[in-house]
Amino acid sequence: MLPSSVLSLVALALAPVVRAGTVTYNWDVTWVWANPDGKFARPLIGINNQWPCPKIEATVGDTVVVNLSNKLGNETSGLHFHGINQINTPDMDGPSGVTQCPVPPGSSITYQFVADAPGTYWCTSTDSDQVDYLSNETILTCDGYTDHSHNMGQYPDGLRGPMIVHDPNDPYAGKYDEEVIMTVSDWYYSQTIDLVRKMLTPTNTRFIPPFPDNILVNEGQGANINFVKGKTYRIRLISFAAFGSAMFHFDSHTMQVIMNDGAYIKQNQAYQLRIAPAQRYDFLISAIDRDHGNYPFLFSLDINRDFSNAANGLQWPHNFTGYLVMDPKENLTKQDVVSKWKPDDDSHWEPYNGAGPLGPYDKLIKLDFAFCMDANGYPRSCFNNKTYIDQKVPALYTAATTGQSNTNPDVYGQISPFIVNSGDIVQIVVNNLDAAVHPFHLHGHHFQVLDRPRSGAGSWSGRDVNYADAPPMRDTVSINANSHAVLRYKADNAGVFLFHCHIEWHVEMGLTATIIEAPDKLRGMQFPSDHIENCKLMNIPYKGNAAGNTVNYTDQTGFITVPPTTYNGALYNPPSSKRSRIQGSFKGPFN
Ligand SMILES: *[C@@H]1O[C@H](CO)[C@@H](O)[C@H](O)[C@H]1NC(C)=O
Ligand SMILES: *[C@@H]1O[C@H](CO)[C@@H](O)[C@H](O)[C@H]1NC(C)=O
Ligand SMILES: *[C@@H]1O[C@H](CO)[C@@H](O)[C@H](O)[C@H]1NC(C)=O
Ligand SMILES: *[C@@H]1O[C@H](CO)[C@@H](O)[C@H](O)[C@H]1NC(C)=O
Ligand SMILES: *[C@@H]1O[C@H](CO)[C@@H](O)[C@H](O)[C@H]1NC(C)=O
Ligand SMILES: *[C@@H]1O[C@H](CO)[C@@H](O)[C@H](O)[C@H]1NC(C)=O
Ligand SMILES: *[C@@H]1O[C@H](CO)[C@@H](O)[C@H](O)[C@H]1NC(C)=O
Ligand SMILES: [Cu+2]
Repeated sequence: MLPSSVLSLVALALAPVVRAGTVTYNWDVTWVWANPDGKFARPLIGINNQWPCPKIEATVGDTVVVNLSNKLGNETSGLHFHGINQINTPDMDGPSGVTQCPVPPGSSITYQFVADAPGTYWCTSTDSDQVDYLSNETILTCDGYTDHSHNMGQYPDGLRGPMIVHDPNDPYAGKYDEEVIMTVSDWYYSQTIDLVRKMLTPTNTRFIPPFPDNILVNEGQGANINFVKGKTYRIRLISFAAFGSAMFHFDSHTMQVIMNDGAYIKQNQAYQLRIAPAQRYDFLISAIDRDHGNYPFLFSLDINRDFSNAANGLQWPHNFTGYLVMDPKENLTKQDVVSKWKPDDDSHWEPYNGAGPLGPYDKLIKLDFAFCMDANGYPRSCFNNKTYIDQKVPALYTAATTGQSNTNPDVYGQISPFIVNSGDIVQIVVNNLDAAVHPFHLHGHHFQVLDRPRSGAGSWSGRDVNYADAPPMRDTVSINANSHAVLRYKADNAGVFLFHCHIEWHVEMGLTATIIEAPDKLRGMQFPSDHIENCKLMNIPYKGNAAGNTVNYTDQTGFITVPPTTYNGALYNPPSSKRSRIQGSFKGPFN
């Protein structure tokens, strides 16, 4: 405890910092030549001619402004701020075709939102005290989303970066000395568009996704952490992966997990963890120092279908060994060998200020997920036998411009639309009919994970089972093979939010549902002129139903009902009148 005089001085000194401000980033999206693993150089999408991309840092309450200028020349772009719930700013969420039009080369878009605590909006339905059982401080990823005809991620091509929202009221303040950001990702030598084109062919009858060429930690191959005896480190770990999860551990150091997906939890000890694409973990590790050694830590890319631990090595195709460096004079040769990965359960941790299960639910969204073939025999993935097909008008713009009809799912086209009313307790049940684990992510909310049973548990029975007194909260949950999950949240954030598998390749196959939340509050919503300007530049209608019909909203003429057989991803195909806008800035290697 500090003496009170010191405390007040500290408070005075901090006062201007704590007051909410604005942090502004002016970012040009550019092609960059880089060789992240030291083995293969390729063009990557970076920011301001740099890769890795810079981080965003803000303090709770700050307004974040990102002015994104697309200087790619040949691809459209856009950004999604993963984990930011975009309360009151649903038009800043980023996915093209959902909350905006793609940004063509030569154009820009400004995102502006408050870095509010993702959790402060969550309270139990009976609690009027607004108990914060989530954090004010969170780690988010900033995914690149783009493309007008597919909701195509550019993050596997490099457009991703950490986003840290600092918390002046961190309940774990004082329990650690230093912070370290770590990222982990699978890595592909080929570009996303080429990979997806190879995947989406009728001969791919087994729905095989592209397999990664390597693993990256901190976007490279040299993530050592300087460890000082007696100090405790807060590691903020983010997965940027497109496909593979990663098992990890820190040799003999146990992790004290304090946060998952930007939600504080009661401190929990873990020895091994598995991080799925898009998940985040904050944990403390302390420098134990028995022999002044340098301790190896291991990240093992997990492309098992179902924790199979197969011995043939194929399931753990890429490993990364880094070091906790206590003695820089000592060499870094020790290896960290794990004979069997047994990660801690990632969906059982009690929130820091845990609240009881929400409920009973008002709205049930039941999603049977299976792979499926479309009418042309192309491999897709389906919710309830329907694959997601991008329509012409972004769904949020349809919700804003179709009046009373915006509560009719038929105006949105085949985007697996679900209407939920303001204030509803929403229960999402996913029945995973596939024999592999898939990580599912919701935009706009953290959800309670009421049930997430073991592999092989089969589909949901339709009944409540015994839920935890304070169910875990996340925004990305791994759903086991041939099993299911029961998720709940309160619809207190008007907007159009995606629920999707966070394996990028499955998104490309159509594994996305669209939640139209509180449509009555979206009617007549106005959008910033720079957002609309991008629609005009792209010749995309921004009013009316999915096909842009502004006279008869239930007239489905022009709806896209079969996915296109040619895949162009974010490739920019300018209308001929707009061709002069292309301003490619990329020069090949060494020029
Ligand atoms: C964003 O950046 C572009 C290109 O640099 C510029 O033309 C535009 O005025 C900027 N917008 C804002 C809101 O600063
Ligand atoms: C989050 O921040 C708000 C406002 O600064 C504060 O009242 C609240 O106690 C904080 N919550 C946590 C969990 O730190
Ligand atoms: C480096 O490590 C190896 C294996 O642990 C050990 O045999 C060797 O003596 C070390 N070299 C130095 C210079 O410390
Ligand atoms: C990666 O590490 C795991 C665990 O130690 C091991 O089972 C696997 O064989 C390794 N993979 C490769 C390619 O070395
Ligand atoms: C999906 O199709 C299968 C057979 O093709 C059928 O058995 C199943 O009931 C359908 N599911 C839904 C949710 O329509
Ligand atoms: C609107 O279109 C639907 C579907 O084509 C049609 O059934 C309906 O009669 C149309 N309504 C009007 C007022 O034209
Ligand atoms: C766009 O240009 C970059 C840099 O030359 C290239 O690597 C990439 O493949 C191009 N994208 C498309 C879709 O052609
Ligand atoms: Cu996301």
